[in-house]
Amino acid sequence: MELSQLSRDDHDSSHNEHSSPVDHAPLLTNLFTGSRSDQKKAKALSDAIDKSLRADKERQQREGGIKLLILGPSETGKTTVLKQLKLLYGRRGLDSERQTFRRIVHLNVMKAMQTLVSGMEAAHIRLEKQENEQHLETVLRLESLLKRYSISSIGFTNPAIPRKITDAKAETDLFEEMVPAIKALWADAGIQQTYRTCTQLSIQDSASYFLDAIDRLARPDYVPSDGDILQARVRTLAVTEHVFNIDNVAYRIYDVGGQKSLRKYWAPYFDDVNAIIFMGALSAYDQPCEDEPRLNRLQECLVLFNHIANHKLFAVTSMILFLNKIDIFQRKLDAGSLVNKHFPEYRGPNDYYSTTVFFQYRFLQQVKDLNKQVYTHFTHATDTNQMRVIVVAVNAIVQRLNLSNSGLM
Ligand SMILES: Nc1nc2c(ncn2[C@@H]2O[C@H](COP(=O)(O)OP(=O)(O)OP(=O)(O)O)[C@@H](O)[C@H]2O)c(=O)[nH]1
Ligand SMILES: [Mg+2]
Repeated sequence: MELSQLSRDDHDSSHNEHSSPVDHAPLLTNLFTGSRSDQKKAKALSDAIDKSLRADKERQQREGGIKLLILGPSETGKTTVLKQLKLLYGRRGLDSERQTFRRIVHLNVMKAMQTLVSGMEAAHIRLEKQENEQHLETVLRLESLLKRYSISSIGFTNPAIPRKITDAKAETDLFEEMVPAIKALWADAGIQQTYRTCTQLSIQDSASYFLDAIDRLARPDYVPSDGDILQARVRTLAVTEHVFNIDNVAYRIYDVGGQKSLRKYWAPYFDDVNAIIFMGALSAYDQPCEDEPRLNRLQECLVLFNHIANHKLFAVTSMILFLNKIDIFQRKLDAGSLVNKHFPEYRGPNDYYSTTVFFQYRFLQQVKDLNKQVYTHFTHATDTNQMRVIVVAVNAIVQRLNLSNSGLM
């Protein structure tokens, strides 16, 4: 099986039956050739048939489900939105994934500290406490060790993807061995300075969430909470399909891998798409692209959005834009980071309201068809309460647009 092949995660699925349309044409032809009263009856019947056809079409659409793609660059929060949908609408929430995520959380913590230590050395920042020097060596060993446990190799919804992680005991031992060093280093002012000032480091957004909670994560009986799973980071490699019933509407939702090298696998899913959620991370305005460090991440995201929003196959597809990671974006502004330094064309004040309006405008500017509506939401995808409200709003808009596109409204 190829990477591009669909991995169907059907634990939320319900069976959808498709009804075929009935052919009423011969009946209508006969009736319209009759007398005036026949014509009256024909009109009534025709109206009734139209109504029934509309109902057929509507039911077919409902039962066939709305095909929705979640697209966007890597690390913008696509899989996080999907996890929220599982929590809010899945029958078993995230329960079936808890054990897998225990390992992922441990690997995330080790990777975060290894990145911080390498970043500290590269930036020539010194440790606050000399006794922590011994821990540097321990953590630096992780660079080669973690390659064996590459998180990007996990396709936890796709058994076809080979897992590098095969030895849970070895991972647990490694994590236990690292805990004292990670704890001591995280408490050191040198590492804290690196975390605060080295914004170009590609450190995962959930680093401080997990590092602050290391005692809890290190308990032998640790089971990841929903919050931990939402914060955990696993690169998506294969396209996965998930079926949800959202307020009596069946959705087939596709989550894709956002890395540049994986985007060629998106195209086979572009037919008959009813809606797209395009995700961009606002917090990426000061970050370089992972696979092309000369490029600004948000600029690259705008280019990708341009490609998707103007794609001929999406001419009548409902387009929903999630400008995500507003919590991190806000934190960066509060810390004095200037948008204008990375987007020199921006001349407004550096406050949340003005800068988010600017970025929304930059996205909407990409859409060539002036009649195409793009519905924007500023999102915090790890916040279940915010996502609950947003999913309801998205469902309402997708249904409305879907009915109006099919001529039923
Ligand atoms: N603080 C914060 N973290 C977020 C938010 N949305 C997502 N994250 C975190 O960002 C990281 C990346 O999110 P993913 O959902 O894995 O990103 P993705 O778009 O699926 O990435 P690929 O699979 O590589 O395409 C995870 O650690 C999430 O917990 C957000 O709004 N705020
Ligand atoms: Mg993903």
